[in-house]
Amino acid sequence: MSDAPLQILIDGVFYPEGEAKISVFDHGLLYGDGVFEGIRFYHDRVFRLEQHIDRIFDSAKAIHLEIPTTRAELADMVTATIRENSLHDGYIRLIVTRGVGGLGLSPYRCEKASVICIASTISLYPEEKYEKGLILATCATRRPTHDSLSPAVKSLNYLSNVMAKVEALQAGAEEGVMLNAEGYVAECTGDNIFIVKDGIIYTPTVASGSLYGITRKVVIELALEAGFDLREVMMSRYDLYTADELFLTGTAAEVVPVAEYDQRVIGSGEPGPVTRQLITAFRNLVETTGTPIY
Ligand code: PXG
Repeated sequence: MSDAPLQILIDGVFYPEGEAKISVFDHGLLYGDGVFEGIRFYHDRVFRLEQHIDRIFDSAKAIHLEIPTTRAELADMVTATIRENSLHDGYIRLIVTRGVGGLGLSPYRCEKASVICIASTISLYPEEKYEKGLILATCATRRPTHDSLSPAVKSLNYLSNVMAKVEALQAGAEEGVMLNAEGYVAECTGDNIFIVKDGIIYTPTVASGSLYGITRKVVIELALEAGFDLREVMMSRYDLYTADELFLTGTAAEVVPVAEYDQRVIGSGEPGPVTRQLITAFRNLVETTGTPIY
């Protein structure tokens, strides 16, 4: 990457990063009223772009937010932002805010949603984490219940995840496991969870309170293609403690093994064979598929 300032797309216009600003009356800032996506691109191709576009439209629909573009236009904004910055590998943050309105909760006073696209590089876990595995701890902060804000909405309201991350870091861990209100395992603060037990792969059902993770879906497809038995179930901390293997999936983390959870060593304490196989399959896939940018 060059030292030139990043060019940020806001409502169809590129601004150098120092000048890329939104109003203090945007309800995205005032109320966390908006939705977002984190997207990766590898070797001039955007990974699973269509699924990310679909998910942001679904998140927006769920919160009654009208995205002021078509799906195709939004996808084009993503690739155009990468081109504008001459990037080849990196990370996209796509944001749709409710837009400018008055002080007052009602979204009906916001005339038009704003669309922001940031293309940047990403700071990844060091390769060592993929060799040794992460340390996890259970967080006190629970996932929202389906009768409050749906946990499937990728909204700008990430405070419970932020608090959960703080709790995990304060406990000396690198990531935190978030439970739902009933105490079942939902997901990590920005990743989905999988275990392997007696050769079978399990992941919490989305109804447990997790996001419809795009990496989760890819890994499910890869596991099924490789002939594994994979089950979406309600899962407790016990299931994680006693797993043979435990790994996380997410756009930022990709597929990353876990070595320790709540001071329990997971399996042998080293990334297991199934996790390694899926890391390799995932890396092959991101190198060979995706929406062309140039
Ligand atoms: N759960 C939550 C709560 C997330 O926010 C995932 C699971 C994994 O989903 P995907 O679709 O990425 O496989 C996420 C995704 C960041 C960052 O900046 C966060 C995510 C993705 C990319 C970057 O911390 N969260």
